[in-house]
Order: sequence, then structure tokens, then C-alpha cells
Amino acid sequence: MNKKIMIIGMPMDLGQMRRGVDMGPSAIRYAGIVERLSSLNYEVHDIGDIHIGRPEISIDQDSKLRNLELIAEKNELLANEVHKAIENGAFPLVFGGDHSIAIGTLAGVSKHYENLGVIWYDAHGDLNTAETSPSGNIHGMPLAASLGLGHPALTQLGGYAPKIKPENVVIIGARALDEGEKVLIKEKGIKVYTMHEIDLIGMTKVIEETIEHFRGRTNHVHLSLDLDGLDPSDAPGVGTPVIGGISYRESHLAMEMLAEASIITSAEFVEVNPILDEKNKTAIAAVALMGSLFGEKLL
Ligand code: NNH
Ligand code: MN
Ligand code: MN
Ligand code: MN
Repeated sequence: MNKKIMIIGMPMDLGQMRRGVDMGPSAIRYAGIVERLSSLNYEVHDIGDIHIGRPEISIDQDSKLRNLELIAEKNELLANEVHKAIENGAFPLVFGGDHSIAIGTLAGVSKHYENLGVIWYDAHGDLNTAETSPSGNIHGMPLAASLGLGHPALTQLGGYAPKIKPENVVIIGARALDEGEKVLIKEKGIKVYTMHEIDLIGMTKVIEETIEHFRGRTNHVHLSLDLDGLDPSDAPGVGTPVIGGISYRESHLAMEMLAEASIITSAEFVEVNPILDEKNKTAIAAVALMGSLFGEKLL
């Protein structure tokens, strides 16, 4: 694992309607992430937060997408910082913010790797476009946008598209897919481990197969972890909780196995909403999972 980590806060809540997810980066920091990673002998640099300010909510006239221009503009800033982190030899570790920030993160990361792999750990597919979205919320669209599908303001971020290829994506934890997303998954042949497969074969096999899937394909895999992938009993502080999720223990196992395989080269932890949380439980869970992802051992 890269011993230098660059933490980038992205306090943006414009991709959905539950206020408070802009406080995610603070909550994760107060749950002790810098101390945790430093104790594992990483050189941790925290560049602070991307400036979001208090922009006025706006709806794009033709697409009806909420905050389209703002999200694109702020994600350009994030993409630049992520790009710089990699340029400086560091592992970019981004804290959201809602999941629309993944458009910026992936724009920054994929610039460096032609065959970037992506693990999308989420209750949702985030494969909507303006046409299929039931909500108009851009946090339901970042995976589609990164695959080059959707509004050009999102897909063309950083000046090129697509950022990733469908065969390099693995979704884990899905249990709330919209109709248009199901069609897209079949059409593109995207590998998905829904809760059904996780129940059936277990997280061990799911991660073994995921690692195997990337072997020979790419040495660079981005982990995009939406805390709502976890069960709401373990991660209550999220805007769109879905019951029947991945347990905290299964998630630890997944992170430990990924650490062991040494394939993750960038990551983001998103959708932590302290207003909806219970005593910062979700941020604390995120920090513990990051501990495992970066090689923490129990003994
Ligand atoms: N699929 C729904 C939508 O597009 C919900 C997305 N919500 C998420 N995604 N939290 O991870 O609006
Ligand atoms: Mn470069
Ligand atoms: Mn998501
Ligand atoms: Mn989600």
C-alpha cells in the first residue's frame, strides 16, 4: 500500500435533498481518521475541504436536474485536487458529501489509469440518467456519468469521457435498483453482487471473485463506498437508508481482504449525514472500515 495518503474533504450536499451530508468530512475527521491512519505508519496529509460555500439551489431548465451546473463546477475543483494528489505520489482519500462527488473523484483518478477498476459499494446502483431518474437527484447518477452516460455537463467533466469501462466495474450491496438501472446493468453486462448473492455465497467469496475479476485487467482499483451500502442498524446516518444491508462485520471482512490483495489505489467514503446519525456512529464506522482498508490488524 502507498504509504502517503492525501485526505480531501468534499462537503457538498447538492446531489440530493437531505441537508447535513455536507458535514460528513468533519464528522469523519472528528471520529479520528488522521490519528487512526497515522498510527498505522502512514504519512497523512489533510488538505482540508474543497470550497463549496453556500450556493443557491437551482434547477437546470432543460434537463430538470437539480444543481447540475454547480455540481459540475465543484467537481472540477475536486478532480484537480485528486489529480494533484496522485501526481504527488499519494493515495487520494476523499470524504463526502453526497455520492455526486464521485464524478469529480473519478475524473481525477481516471486521468492517470487507462483501465481503472471501480468497486461501487452501495445499496443503490447510481446508474440513473436524467431520463431514468425517479428523483432528479444527481447522487443517483455518478456511476452512469463516469461510464459516459447522461448529461454532458457531468460526463464531460475534465474534458473527456468515459472515465471508466463497464467491464471494470463491480457493484456490491445493491438492493434498491430503479428500473432503468436494471436495464442498463443487463445491457452493459455490469458485474453486480446484490444482497441476494452476498447472502447466498457470503462476503468472502464475493470479494475473492471481485479480486479475481480485476487480476490481469488492472492494478488500479478505486473504492467508492456509500455508507448506505451498510445496514441502517450499523450506519443510520445516511439520507436514503435501505433495510437488509451489508453488516458492519461483513464490511470489515471486505476491507481486510482488499487490503490483503493490495489492489485499492484510491477511495472515497460518502453519504455520511451527521444530522441523521446517532452519536456519530456512521462516521465512526467509516473510520473503522478505513482502518481495515489500510491494513489494521486485530492482533
Ligand atoms: N436511485 C435513487 C435515485 O436515483 C436513489 C439514489 N440514492 C442514493 N444512491 N443514495 O446511492 O434517486
Ligand atoms: Mn498526471
Ligand atoms: Mn451512492
Ligand atoms: Mn446509496
